[in-house]
Amino acid sequence: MTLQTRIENAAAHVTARTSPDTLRHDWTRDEVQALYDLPFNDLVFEAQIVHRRWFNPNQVQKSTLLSIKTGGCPEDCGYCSQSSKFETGLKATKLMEVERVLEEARKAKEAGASRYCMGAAWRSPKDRDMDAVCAMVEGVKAMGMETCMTLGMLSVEQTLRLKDAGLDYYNHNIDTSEDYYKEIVTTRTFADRLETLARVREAGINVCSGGIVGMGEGKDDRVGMLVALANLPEHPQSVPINQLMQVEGTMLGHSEEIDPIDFVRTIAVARIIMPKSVVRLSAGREHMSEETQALCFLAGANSIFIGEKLLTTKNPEADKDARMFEKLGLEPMPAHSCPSER
Ligand code: SAM
Ligand code: DTB
Ligand code: SF4
Repeated sequence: MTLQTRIENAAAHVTARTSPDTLRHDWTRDEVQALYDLPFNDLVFEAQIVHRRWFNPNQVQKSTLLSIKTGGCPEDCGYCSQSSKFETGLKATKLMEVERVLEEARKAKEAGASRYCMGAAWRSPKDRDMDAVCAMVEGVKAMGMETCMTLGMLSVEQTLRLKDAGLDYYNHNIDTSEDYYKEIVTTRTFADRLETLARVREAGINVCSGGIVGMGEGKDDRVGMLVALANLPEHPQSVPINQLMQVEGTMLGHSEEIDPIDFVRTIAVARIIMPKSVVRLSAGREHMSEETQALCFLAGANSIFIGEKLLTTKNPEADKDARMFEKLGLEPMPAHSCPSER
């Protein structure tokens, strides 16, 4: 068999199973489990074919995060440094001044970020905070970056205000499978998360939703999470896959770490079942080898956070990331080039 025939056969096999042109919302757990369990080389190859249908495989989007309101959160998310239910030594702060947020955003743009993500440790925003939050969106947008906010649960009115301010993306993670969710968070439900996601989607804001792995979940929970995301009425335009950043003092401060190959499998399956979404290699790069990160890009991840801090935990130094981009021949993805963006 010639190389050309082998490539054509492989492409036909992928198309028969997962056609990258059809966006499916009827994935079964069995189908997705079967993808997850493929021999690793077959899985990554399949993910690459889907990836190349919609994206330039050498472009990776760069986002920067800022915690605009840190700590003191009333929720009990078992992974989070910012929950008031845990003693993590984190100092709680008030909502940052708009001008300070814009100063930080300017620095992020200079450092090469095309998206600015602002996060607040709230169960949901107070209406009195909405003027400041909307001013942050408007200010960052005026710099030419994509804007993203993550503020907890939103009412319909708050969602519409964010849309009017020009917010591009809203991040709201389902975190894990519906079954495992109750083990991790008790102060809100999986259904509450879906309700906010529906409000965001219906307001016409791009959805950023994914989850965390390495929380002691089983592979069936990773599969359950990915099925739940892919079977939403629209695939989230951005799908962050976070590796748990273990924080001393939280419920999950000493949980069992995920095997890097399983992490890459999670990325590859996300890529295959949500072909037009940006898959984000989010938290956890600080503890990941360059080789694992390279495998993640090969498996279809095409977004990272840059900057030395995530919200409260560490992220790789800028020069380390610059060397990795250079070594792998990666280039930044320009703003607004996601094929599923609204
Ligand atoms: N309070 C809002 C909420 O929970 O929706 C927004 C901020 S919250 C910190 C944003 C997301 O960060 C969470 O949904 C979770 O998926 C992720 N996250 C939080 N702590 C993490 C950790 N230690 N490791 C990895 N991801 C984490
Ligand atoms: C997401 O999925 N990951 C980011 C962003 N959305 C808001 C947050 C990661 C937080 C990691 C833990 C911390 O720094 O506190
Ligand atoms: Fe609060 Fe969000 Fe942390 Fe949960 S993840 S404790 S809601 S800041």
